[in-house]
Amino acid sequence: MTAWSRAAPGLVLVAVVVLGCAEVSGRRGPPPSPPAGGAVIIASGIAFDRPTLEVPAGRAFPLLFENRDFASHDVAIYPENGNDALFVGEVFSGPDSRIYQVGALPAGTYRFECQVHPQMDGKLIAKPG
Ligand SMILES: [Cu+2]
Repeated sequence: MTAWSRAAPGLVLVAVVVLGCAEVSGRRGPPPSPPAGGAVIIASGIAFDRPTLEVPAGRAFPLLFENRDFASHDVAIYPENGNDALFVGEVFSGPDSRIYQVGALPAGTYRFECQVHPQMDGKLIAKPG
């Protein structure tokens, strides 16, 4: 048995560990395309990637939420000046993503927020058309 063949299993293990860590260190790159008729939002670094999220008014729509953090996040939707949630998305840790099915919102301005991190918030605008 050569020194190489004795070392190889160890090297393979190191490679698997290194690649595994790289994979769970969070996704990068451009945002995914929004689902047809819907919207997309990303959480990264305990922050949403945009201060304002536009969605269609008057009909249910899909909201693709990509969590690029290890931390758990979700997206919940509230009236602009109220705390009774109109929609609450599943909380999950990343990197992972979900497509939330959000019920119809009348045209107007709302607030979106992560339930785990209330400092993660923004303005949601439901636009007709
Ligand atoms: Cu969060």
